[in-house]
Amino acid sequence: MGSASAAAGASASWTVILTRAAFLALCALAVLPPLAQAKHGGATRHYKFDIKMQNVTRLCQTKSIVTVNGQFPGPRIVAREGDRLLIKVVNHVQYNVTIHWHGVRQLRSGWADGPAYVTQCPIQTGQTYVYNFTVTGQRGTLFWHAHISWLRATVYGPIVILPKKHASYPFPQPFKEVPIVFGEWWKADTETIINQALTTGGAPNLSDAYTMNGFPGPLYNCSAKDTFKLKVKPGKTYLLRLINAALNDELFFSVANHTLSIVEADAVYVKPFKTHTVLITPGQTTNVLLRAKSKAPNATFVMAARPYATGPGAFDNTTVTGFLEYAKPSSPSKPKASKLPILKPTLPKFNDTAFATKFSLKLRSLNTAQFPAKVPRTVDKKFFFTVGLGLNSCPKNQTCQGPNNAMLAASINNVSFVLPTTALLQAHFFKQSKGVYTTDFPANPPFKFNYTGTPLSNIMVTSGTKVAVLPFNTTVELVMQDTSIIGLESHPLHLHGFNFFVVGQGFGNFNPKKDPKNFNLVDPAERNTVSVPSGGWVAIRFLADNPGVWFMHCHLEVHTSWGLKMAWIVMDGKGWKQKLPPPPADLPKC
Ligand SMILES: *[C@@H]1O[C@H](CO)[C@@H](O)[C@H](O)[C@H]1NC(C)=O
Ligand SMILES: *[C@@H]1O[C@H](CO)[C@@H](O)[C@H](O)[C@H]1NC(C)=O
Ligand SMILES: *[C@@H]1O[C@H](CO)[C@@H](O)[C@H](O)[C@H]1NC(C)=O
Ligand SMILES: *[C@@H]1O[C@H](CO)[C@@H](O)[C@H](O)[C@H]1NC(C)=O
Ligand SMILES: *[C@@H]1O[C@H](CO)[C@@H](O)[C@H](O)[C@H]1NC(C)=O
Ligand SMILES: *[C@@H]1O[C@H](CO)[C@@H](O)[C@H](O)[C@H]1NC(C)=O
Ligand SMILES: *[C@@H]1O[C@H](CO)[C@@H](O)[C@H](O)[C@H]1NC(C)=O
Ligand SMILES: *[C@@H]1O[C@H](CO)[C@@H](O)[C@H](O)[C@H]1NC(C)=O
Ligand SMILES: *[C@@H]1O[C@H](CO)[C@@H](O)[C@H](O)[C@H]1NC(C)=O
Ligand SMILES: *[C@@H]1O[C@H](CO)[C@@H](O)[C@H](O)[C@H]1NC(C)=O
Ligand SMILES: *[C@@H]1O[C@H](CO)[C@@H](O)[C@H](O)[C@H]1NC(C)=O
Ligand SMILES: *[C@@H]1O[C@H](CO)[C@@H](O)[C@H](O)[C@H]1NC(C)=O
Ligand SMILES: [Cu+2]
Repeated sequence: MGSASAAAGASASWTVILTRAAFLALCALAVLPPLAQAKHGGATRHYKFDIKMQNVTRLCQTKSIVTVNGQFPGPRIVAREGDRLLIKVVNHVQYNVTIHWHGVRQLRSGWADGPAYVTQCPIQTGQTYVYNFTVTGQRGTLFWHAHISWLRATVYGPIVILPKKHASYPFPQPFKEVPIVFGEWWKADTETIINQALTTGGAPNLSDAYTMNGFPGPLYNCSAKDTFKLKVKPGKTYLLRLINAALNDELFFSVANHTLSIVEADAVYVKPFKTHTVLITPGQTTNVLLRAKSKAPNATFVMAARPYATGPGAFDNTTVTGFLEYAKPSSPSKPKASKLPILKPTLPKFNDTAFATKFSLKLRSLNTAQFPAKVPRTVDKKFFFTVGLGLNSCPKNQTCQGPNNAMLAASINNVSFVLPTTALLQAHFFKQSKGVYTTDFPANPPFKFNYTGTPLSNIMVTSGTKVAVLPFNTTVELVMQDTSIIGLESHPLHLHGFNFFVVGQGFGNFNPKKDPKNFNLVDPAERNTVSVPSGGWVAIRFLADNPGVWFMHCHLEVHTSWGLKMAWIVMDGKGWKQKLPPPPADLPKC
């Protein structure tokens, strides 16, 4: 029998597990881990991540999954802005492992960023690595996940960054804070699935379910007992920390009969706005306030998520649900939730791009004196990247399952990125790039075409380990353009090491003469993951003030596997505070 977490105990009945899971969800935030005094102002918080296998049952099938400390989803990291985190990762499994602290800026601590073969070699079986970084200038919700192959399917958990001591939220203090992590579940082994796909050249098998805090919910066979329940008190306000840790699917999320007030995205405060539905892509996090009705209604409310899907391929078209239940102050144990009517939310259609567009345009930085939007006003370097799918030819003497007996691939500016066998950051730091990478990542597509029109006849990608080099403190404008090659699709692009400002977006081909006139340089959303609209483009700006090697990739894991990724090298500046320090002694070797 699987369990919500190791703490819930494998032999307990489901009722007990669920009650305790909900209890943990509500209480754990109050508990910060043991502290140590530190010179850098904040506290130092220690965590230990033992990577180990755990048998977990979902959808009536038990499988052995890679976990942190036997927990699924993994443990919560809680820190305050300004704190240092020391997370000791010990690998007890047969797989190579790395952990990425998704969205943490890693100022001058690139060695702790985590993507395998980009900033570090993997932590091999039996090895240990201490991730050492400080959370600077960020507050809100982020998450951590494995960053090698598809291990993040089960190796993920929330990062909660509380404001500094005595600092308050720029919105009403919630009564409780509850992370809600969306995941994606396969009955089969996910490493086998991606390896099979990369061998045959076809698309990987679809997932069997989505999960909410690890639970698929009653719309799946055999899962009624595996349902996440959120118990609320009338009149109280709850901060839901939404995290999309699914591998390949953007998700719509809604709670029946409740409006949600969005207050934060990717650990940056936004101008609050109300909505019935949230759109959240893999790699994004969104904090929303849910105000419970003032009187306990005689109903149970469904919380549901299902995909926003635009691409040419099939997708997992299922729905994860959980329950929002009201506690009655008079008789807390009484109301039989199962006897109450169950109200369901209405979610947008799977391809409701109009909703997606409206939603993303509503996200604006809070941009107050205390939390200003520091949008680069001038641009030193402009880049124009096409992002999309393509093909690789099938190896001789093999049949392949992609279109035209080829292998599915993906690229940026037609370069399908190949991970090296040693980490880019080490090669860069020790000036040993020869044979590892070249610095000629194209700033523009190799040739112009109607990116969103009739696809080209030759849709083969080129392959390479190419990076783009930026002098320290360069202001960058990057336009990312979806292509129609194989099919238009929304791609959630994630940049490591920086937040960027989403200054513009549109449909069709980006027009460099007309479109920049409409850029928002005042209060654009500041984030680490943004969707390139299906059949459109998005423009972002960032200041390259963090020396190191920074991965940028589609957060649809299947596209990353196919090569929709690249890396930036940000050179050291002149001052010592503008240089990347040498690697820690325990940095894993290849
Ligand atoms: C998982 O279950 C298998 C088969 O019952 C068992 O051999 C194995 O020891 C279990 N693994 C763990 C980590 O409990
Ligand atoms: C963590 O990094 C800081 C800054 O580089 C360093 O001063 C400190 O000694 C490191 N701590 C450990 C335990 O490695
Ligand atoms: C993926 O699906 C195909 C077709 O149904 C099946 O033959 C194959 O075994 C599946 N792969 C895995 C790893 O389950
Ligand atoms: C659920 O189980 C029923 C009966 O066993 C089966 O017919 C149906 O296909 C299953 N549905 C899914 C989504 O697996
Ligand atoms: C839920 O919303 C529906 C549709 O708006 C409405 O008819 C119903 O009265 C609401 N129920 C409760 C308990 O809020
Ligand atoms: C819920 O039902 C109880 C008893 O049936 C009733 O007293 C109460 O007024 C109802 N509450 C609402 C909000 O309808
Ligand atoms: C997805 O499932 C819904 C029902 O849940 C159905 O209405 C819709 O047509 C399906 N979409 C696709 C693309 O299969
Ligand atoms: C959404 O999908 C339906 C088919 O399920 C199709 O009829 C419709 O045109 C699509 N809408 C958009 C905006 O692509
Ligand atoms: C490919 O097939 C040809 C003809 O069947 C054979 O001569 C050749 O050795 C094969 N090559 C490889 C790499 O298997
Ligand atoms: C690009 O293709 C689209 C769709 O076919 C078409 O509407 C548009 O006019 C084309 N643009 C140019 C510049 O040719
Ligand atoms: C970096 O660039 C920004 C914006 O162009 C500028 O304000 C700042 O002074 C620069 N900082 C350094 C250390 O060069
Ligand atoms: C683990 O990583 C090392 C270093 O890159 C590599 O040599 C080895 O083949 C990898 N092992 C597995 C099981 O992938
Ligand atoms: Cu993508």
